[in-house]
Amino acid sequence: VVRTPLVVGNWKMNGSFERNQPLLESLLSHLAQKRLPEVGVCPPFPYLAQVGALLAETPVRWGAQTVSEHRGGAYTGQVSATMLKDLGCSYAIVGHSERRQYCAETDDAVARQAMAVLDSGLVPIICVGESAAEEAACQTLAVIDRQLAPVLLALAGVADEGASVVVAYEPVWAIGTGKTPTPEGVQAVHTHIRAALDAAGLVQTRILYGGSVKGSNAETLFALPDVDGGLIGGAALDAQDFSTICTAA
Ligand code: G2H
Repeated sequence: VVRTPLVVGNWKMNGSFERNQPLLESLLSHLAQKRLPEVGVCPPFPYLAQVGALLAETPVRWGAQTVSEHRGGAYTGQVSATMLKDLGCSYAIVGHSERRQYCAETDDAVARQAMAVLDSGLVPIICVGESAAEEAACQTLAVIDRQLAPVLLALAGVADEGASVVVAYEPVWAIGTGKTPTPEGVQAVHTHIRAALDAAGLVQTRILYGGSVKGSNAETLFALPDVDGGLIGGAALDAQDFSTICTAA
């Protein structure tokens, strides 16, 4: 099975009209003439139109950091997957640990978001991962199984869409902390997720690693057999570092 490597930058709540343009222009110049994997960036909602205009006609795609599970109607403040499609998005991240933690998103809600994204023809990037306490209690695989269960159930009827779904493993204790698991630790979790996806017929689904990926560790992480790319936070705000990560995938 051939899976195209994917590197996605998650800008989190960073950026401004003034800063986005030079960041993307610098990124595009760093990426020019390079052999690239699939690359995307996910800015905050207010910048999707600007980023889309700057990246149109380039190999770099764009997406959102979250999405409503609802299709439309009386949901003040929410943004639907079809609106993201209108904005030219290719992806929507769902279930990032910061959403689970600060916005009380549940495993079931994340699965519904993923299906709303898929129904609109976009690719959901579904984040899973254990907290520091869960890791210390050796609960990592159990937590990931619990987080993935409603997603796999919802996807049961659409396994042929496996290529249109991405899973990102992000150990919460590695996010923005500069700590990364050992390569063996990452591979063990990815192997576990790979087996669960394959058993569900989702052989084309890519599994990204996220959590303190930098230009200096990307190559080692991406060389692991069940790592199909990365979801990049802090380092995605630095054009040179992000381009190094992209070319490592
Ligand atoms: C994990 C990651 C991006 P960082 O949240 O999703 O962030 O690379 O800053 O750890």
